[in-house]
Amino acid sequence: MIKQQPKTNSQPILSVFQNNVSRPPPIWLMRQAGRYLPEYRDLRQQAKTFIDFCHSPELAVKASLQPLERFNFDAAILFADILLIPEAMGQKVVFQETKGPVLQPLNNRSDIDGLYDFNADQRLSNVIKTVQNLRLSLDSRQTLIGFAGGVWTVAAYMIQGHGKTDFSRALEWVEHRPNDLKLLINRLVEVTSRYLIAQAKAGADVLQIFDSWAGLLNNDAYERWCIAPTLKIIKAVREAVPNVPIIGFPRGNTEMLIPYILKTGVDGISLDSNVEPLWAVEHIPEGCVVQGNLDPQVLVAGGERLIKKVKELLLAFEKRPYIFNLGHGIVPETPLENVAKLVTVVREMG
Ligand code: 1CP
Repeated sequence: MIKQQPKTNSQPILSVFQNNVSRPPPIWLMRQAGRYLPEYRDLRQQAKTFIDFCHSPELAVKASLQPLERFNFDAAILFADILLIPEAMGQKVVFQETKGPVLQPLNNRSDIDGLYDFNADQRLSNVIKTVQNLRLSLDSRQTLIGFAGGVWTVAAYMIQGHGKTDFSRALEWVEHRPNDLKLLINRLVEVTSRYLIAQAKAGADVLQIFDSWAGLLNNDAYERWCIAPTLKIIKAVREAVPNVPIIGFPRGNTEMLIPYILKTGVDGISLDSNVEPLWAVEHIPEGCVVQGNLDPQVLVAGGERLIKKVKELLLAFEKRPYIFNLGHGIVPETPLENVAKLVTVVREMG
């Protein structure tokens, strides 16, 4: 492992996690690397498959840096995908240009038993190399964000076999096959914890857990399959790397947001676009950093509406440690000039 650079609050994002109200707030955007950037689409040609691309430290480092070169964001996010874990555990995963990810769905207990554990760490070592190289490529003010999927979200793709909106098979496991789901979730907790710890030790300054499909769960299931496993991961990570801030992004189900924050003990919460900023200011415990939550479609639209929404967010979170971000990933059709405008406006108005 390489020696980490001193993590003082010369990083605006780390300063926010030391409870400082920073104006302007630091800014980065979920899914800021990727297909809306022409330079990414060019670079992508250099690997045959998306998985090969993610497993090439050289290409992945370049892809992570591209949005910073263009927009001067305050953070780089590791270029990888939440579905690299199932792939590393031996599940067949293919990313199709039009359909998104397609996995060989898990059917039964022996499919779960057949997944790898420690071999997966080996398979993911390329990603850890990317983290090391990225930290060395960033300057001391730029934060490196490592990440993994929430285990419920990853399990949902593994059971369903694909993404988008239909997770009926995964929800059937919630209802009727809780023992199989538990087995799978427990395995994912182990692998995900080790993966996040390795990222932090390799130089990730902050970690984010993307539980994009948490909102599919009813409140009881949310406690069991989102909050409880996230708590286990956070405990394991804190034990190994005590000072790395962890941001949770459990998308959907605003009702469960406060229990999620209180029970998992995340350092920061990334708000999806359905959360009302003024509600958030009132209800989110002091000491929990807020990140978010501009609607990605508002960024696509641009113009006056964008400026108005940015103002509202800056005003709402004026007195809180806050990181400007979207409420979900940037979409491929986002005009580049709107992203540039957003950064300028946040820095000028903030
Ligand atoms: O063609 C391509 O280049 C592939 C498109 C792509 C990219 C650029 C995929 C396929 N994944 C990624 C990178 C990625 N994925 C990153 C790093 C880049 C960055 O953030 O700047 C991250 C953090 C993710 C995380 C991710 N992958 C999530 C969680 C965040 C979210 O958006 O909810 C999820 C759900 C995925 C699954 C996934 N991977 C790719 C796609 C198209 C999807 C979504 C599929 C679906 O609709 O269900």
